[in-house]
Order: sequence, then C-alpha cells, then structure tokens
Amino acid sequence: MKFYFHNYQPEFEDLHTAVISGLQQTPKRLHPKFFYDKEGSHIFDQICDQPEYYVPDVERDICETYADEIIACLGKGCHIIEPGAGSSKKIRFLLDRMQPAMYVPMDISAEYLRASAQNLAQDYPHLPIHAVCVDHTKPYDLPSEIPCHKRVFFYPGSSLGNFDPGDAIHFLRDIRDKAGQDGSLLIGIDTKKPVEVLNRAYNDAAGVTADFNLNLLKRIDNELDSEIDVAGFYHHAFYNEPEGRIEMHLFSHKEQKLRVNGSTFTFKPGESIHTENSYKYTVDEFKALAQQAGWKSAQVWQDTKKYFSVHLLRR
Ligand code: AVJ
Repeated sequence: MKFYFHNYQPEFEDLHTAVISGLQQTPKRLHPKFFYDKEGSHIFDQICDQPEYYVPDVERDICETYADEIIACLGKGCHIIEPGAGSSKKIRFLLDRMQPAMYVPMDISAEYLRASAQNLAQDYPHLPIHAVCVDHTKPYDLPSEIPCHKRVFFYPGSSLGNFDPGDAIHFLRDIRDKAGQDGSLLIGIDTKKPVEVLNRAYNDAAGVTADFNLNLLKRIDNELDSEIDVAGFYHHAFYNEPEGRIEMHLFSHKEQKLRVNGSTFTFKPGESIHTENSYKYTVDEFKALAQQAGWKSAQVWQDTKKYFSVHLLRR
C-alpha cells in the first residue's frame, strides 16, 4: 500500500472561539464545518441515503451516464485532489475506470479521513494516496509530494453551496492557483428547482437531517464546558428564494439560556441559530461565478430533470 497521512490538526483550531463569536451575533449563527465530527460525518452519510435528498443519487447518475466523456476530458495519469472528501465514495466511479497517478483526499475530520482513506487504499492497492487532514476553508499548502502538473480538483456533492457567493469565488480562485497551468476542476453544483423539492430534501421524513443539525449542539455540549438543553431546540430548513439558498436553522422551543465556558446566551421562543446555507445555481449563474474566479467552462453535464449539474472547468 502506498498510503500517507498528513495531519495539519485543524480540530484543535477554534470550536470554542467560533461558538462564542457565532452566538454573540444577531442573528445567532454557527459555521457548518463544525457539523463534521465523527458522528456528524456518519449522520451525513445517512442523509445521503434518504429518498428526499436527491443530490448524491442524481450526481451519481450523471457521472455514470457520462463517465466515458468525463474520463476522456480528464486524460491519463492525473493527480486527483478532493477537498472535503468525507467517505471518499464518490471518487470510486473515476478510480474504477481510469488509473490516476495519485489521489489526495482532504478532510477536516482526522479519524474519519484516516478510516475512509485506508479503506480506499485496500481496494486500490496500486494507487498512491496522500490523505491530508486540513480545514480547506482556511489558507493551507498542499504537501510537497503532490506533483504540480496534471492536477484535477474534484469537488462533488455541491459542497460549494455552503459558501456565500463572494467566498465561493475566493475558494474557486484559490483552487485555480493550486491547480497549476494545466489544472482542471470537476465540480458538482446543485441547481434551482421547485421549492417543494428543495424543502423536502432538507426536511426528510425520517428526521436524519434534524439529527445532523442537532448533533452540532450535542457536539458543543460534549466538547466544551457547557450547559445546553438540546431537546429545547428543533430543526427546520427552508428555501430562501431571493437569496437562492436553503437555510438550516435550530429554533428554540422556548425562552431559555445556554451556557458555554462561562458565557451565557439567551434565546427568545422561536429564535434560531442559523447553522447552514446551501446555495443553488442555474448552469449560467455558476458559469458566471467560475468565470469571475478565472476559470473557463469546458463542459457541463446534467440529468434529464436538470436537478443537478457537473461542470468541468479549465484554466
Ligand atoms: C454537503 C453542503 C453539499 O448543502 O446539501 C445536506 C449538506 N445539509 N443536508 C448540502 C447538507 C443538510 C450538503 N452539502
């Protein structure tokens, strides 16, 4: 096995600082990257199995339908870099059909990344894998072992939707710089669609998305010195049409106080913590965004309902 693990130790960063400053704001908010502790990463995988959450299924359909075309565009011997790789499941459609020279999964959750990447290494024993534990929303350098040519960034699942459009441009520009002269980006972007479909996808009947959202409070309660009545909050997500995004919130059932490391935060009944945005883009909107980040659109693939899009960008 050619397996290497680079730990930049992002977790020790700032859960405490982020929670305090996020809850001091009006409206109160927490960054969605904190969803992904080990438990949260597992619950996210369960979200992906919910029938209402169409994103992974539709993206997989597109990738399988157009696999030959996608692979022909990427070319041989590339170095695939995947920010926020999570379970590293989505990359398998490429690994099964082409032989890249290297795979670089990056994730914020060390334990989860190590397990997923090792699992992958067993199934693809000849593939050099460099797992990088890093918070890719912060500045970082790739390990020097990764060659600077034929870099293909892979950013599936509409993860870009978590960034506000301005931050998304910065993120895309940073990837463009890291990709190098002959670099490219294969990225999955969720599209605008009927509001009922969107609202159902983020309020699944089995309540898995609710567990995912509430796990953030459990995590804070476990990891920080705090007093939080998790049952005093409930999950609700809705599409904000003018902003073109799904918003996830944790609403307070009642008037209550929440304590974290000696700071107290007061909630009115119905007041919320805004925990996530998930922006949706039409194909043209995303092309324009990518262009502002210095990328050129090479190809776009979609499903027949046009629920999702997979873009190939080049420099
Ligand atoms: C991982 C950010 C793409 O926004 O659809 C899914 C996260 N949150 N259900 C998304 C998520 C609730 C997901 N992303």
